[in-house]
Amino acid sequence: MKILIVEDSVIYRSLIEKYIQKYLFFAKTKSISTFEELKNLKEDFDLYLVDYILPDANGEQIDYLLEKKKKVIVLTQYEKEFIHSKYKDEVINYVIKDDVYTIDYLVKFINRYYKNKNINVLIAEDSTAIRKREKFILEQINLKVYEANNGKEALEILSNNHIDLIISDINMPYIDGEKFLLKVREKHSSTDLPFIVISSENDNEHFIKLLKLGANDYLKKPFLKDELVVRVNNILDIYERMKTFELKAKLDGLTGVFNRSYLENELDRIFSIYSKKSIAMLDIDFFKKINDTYGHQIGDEILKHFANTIKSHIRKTDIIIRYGGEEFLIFMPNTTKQEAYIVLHKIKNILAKEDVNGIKYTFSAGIADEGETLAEMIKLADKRLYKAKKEGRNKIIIK
Ligand code: GH3
Ligand code: MG
Ligand code: MG
Ligand code: MG
Repeated sequence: MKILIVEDSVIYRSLIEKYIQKYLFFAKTKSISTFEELKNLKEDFDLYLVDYILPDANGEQIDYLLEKKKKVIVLTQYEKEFIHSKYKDEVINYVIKDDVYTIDYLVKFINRYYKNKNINVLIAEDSTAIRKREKFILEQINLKVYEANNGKEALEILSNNHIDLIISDINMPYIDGEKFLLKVREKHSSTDLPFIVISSENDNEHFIKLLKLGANDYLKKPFLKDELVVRVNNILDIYERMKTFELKAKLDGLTGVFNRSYLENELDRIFSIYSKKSIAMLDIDFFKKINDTYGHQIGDEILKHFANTIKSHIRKTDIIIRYGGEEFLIFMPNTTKQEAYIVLHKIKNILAKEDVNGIKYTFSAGIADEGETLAEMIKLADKRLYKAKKEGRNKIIIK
């Protein structure tokens, strides 16, 4: 993301540059200090951070950029003057230059803006004017917007598209906001799909009821642009943290592949979706001896190497789980055990050519594609793994 900073205060400018460099890995900045330089620029930027008062302009630079449909965030010391200016709604946001905390806010806002490009919001609102205003504000902060006239249309859009956030009116024809919320909550929890209610209703009790039914937040009409922006961005931040947290809880800390709790909580459900599938159980040979000879740290390195080697040779749709200490399970949808054998055999050959700090290791495996349940299939694969061990290790057994 290319960001242009138009700011004549050298101190403030270098502060912003430093913060952006430190916290926004995706950003590249360029800085200038006058309107004249801005007019002479040939380059295009994704975002413009523009001082309200420049040595050679008092807002004309903003008109100039908005006319060219540029995305502008204003930096200003003159809070009151700016808030009452015509620019307030047309620029994406504004930041008051009074202390470093506002730079902190600016950087967080840009970070959110950058992430928002992958986030889909669904607006359910029967008033065209209000819906257009909400859409305008949400698109300004880089969100992708879907529009529905009522709860019924909204449910249709929801079933055909990936939606990350819902903003809904209460009073709407066909299916109203409350019924719509209840329908949404049948399938998606409040941490899974946040829901903001916006209504001109003045009945606080009703808002509270909706919060209890699973709405995440509410806003009363008429609302200010900044009110909507701040609430939406806050909810998206929380939602994102929850997602990361949930994902981390499913992953094994050492190898980064799924952990046992993922197997117990989710693989069962995925398992039944496919009619054809295989399970492979892999176990490193003589791992205890490796630990005893070279130490646990080297053992850990080998575990990581093993997990990474598997990961880079299975398909995107295959799922790898750390089943136990040095035992891994691979779930392969749409795969027969003969096909799974080919994949594991390739991994076996690759490992034969590689080493970790000069140490070579092998694995044994059992594969099954028979069995009605996940537990049955695992049991069969495990039996074959045991057989592979008994027959001398470094073997893959499918019968
Ligand atoms: P086999 O060929 O029959 O599989 O023998 P093995 O030595 O590989 O199997 P065994 O089950 O006897 O030993 C597994 C060892 O794995 C014992 C345990 O200390 C070690 N281990 C389990 N988890 C970890 C880990 O996270 N890091 C390291 N370094 N070692 C681990
Ligand atoms: Mg309405
Ligand atoms: Mg072992
Ligand atoms: Mg073992």
